[in-house]
Amino acid sequence: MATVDCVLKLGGSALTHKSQLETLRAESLRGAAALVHKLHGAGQRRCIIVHGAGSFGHFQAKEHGIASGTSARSADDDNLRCGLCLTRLSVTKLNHLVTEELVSHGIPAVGISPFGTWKTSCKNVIQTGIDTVKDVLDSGYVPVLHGDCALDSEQHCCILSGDKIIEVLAKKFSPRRVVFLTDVSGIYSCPPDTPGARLVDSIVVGPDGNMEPPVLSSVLPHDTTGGVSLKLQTAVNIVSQSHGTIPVLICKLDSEAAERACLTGELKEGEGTTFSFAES
Ligand code: ATP
Ligand code: IP8
Repeated sequence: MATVDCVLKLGGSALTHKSQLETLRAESLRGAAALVHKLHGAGQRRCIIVHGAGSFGHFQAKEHGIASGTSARSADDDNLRCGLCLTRLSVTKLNHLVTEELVSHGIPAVGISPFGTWKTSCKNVIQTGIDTVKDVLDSGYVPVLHGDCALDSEQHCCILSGDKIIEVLAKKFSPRRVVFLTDVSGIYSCPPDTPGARLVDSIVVGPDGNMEPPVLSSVLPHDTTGGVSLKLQTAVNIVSQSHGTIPVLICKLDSEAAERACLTGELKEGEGTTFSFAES
């Protein structure tokens, strides 16, 4: 199988104002599309893009309890189905906006919704839409997936985060690198708005999955997928499962570092966070 150059997560925190319902950061989205255009121009044509929900989806999912599905209510609940539909309308709206911006920058981008093909059991992925992603890539298009609702065999539905999707994509495609672009410069020693928070340049993942140095994190009340702690877990899992052969980098969307991370897989000191595997 031809190599995938980059799996790129466009964070919902960077693409939207995450605390204001369905509010796009139009300038950041343009920046993201310009970045993908540069990657394409530099020969990185086999990229998979996944974006998060930000303020499109998390509010509706929280209000209707989509993440816990029927585990917290009756299996025959029409409100749950209605909430799932509203959540999907919101995330697919953002997917349309992201894909539209990419296409207007000349990228052959195609939006792909995970709902219906990706399935879970107790929130664990048991079926993926990988074949579709591969076909789309092999035909010369740039797949644009997104965090979505999923049908769940045990609890009717759940929320499938873009971060979780990326973990599966990394395992199946073994890309040259995985890059997460967010609204802050990388991973901090504690929440970035906390006094004394320091950007962590490098996180070493031990054989048992522990991180050195450890970090403290916080999450917004309406975030239904755990915020940055899920991203950390995803990064740890990718690095552990690939024994460090897939570098994971986290940096700010609106930055020069983002381009360097995607093109070279490297970041200078103070530009972001790089995950590596501890050799035993
Ligand atoms: P989405 O899930 O909507 O796609 P995202 O992937 O862009 O969002 P979040 O899950 O919202 O990103 O995580 C980024 C946010 O996490 C930042 O806005 C930051 O304020 C917050 N955060 C909390 N603790 C930390 C930490 N220790 N290091 C970095 N960011 C942190
Ligand atoms: O923002 C969440 O995806 P994420 C998807 O990538 C929904 O965690 C539907 C809220």
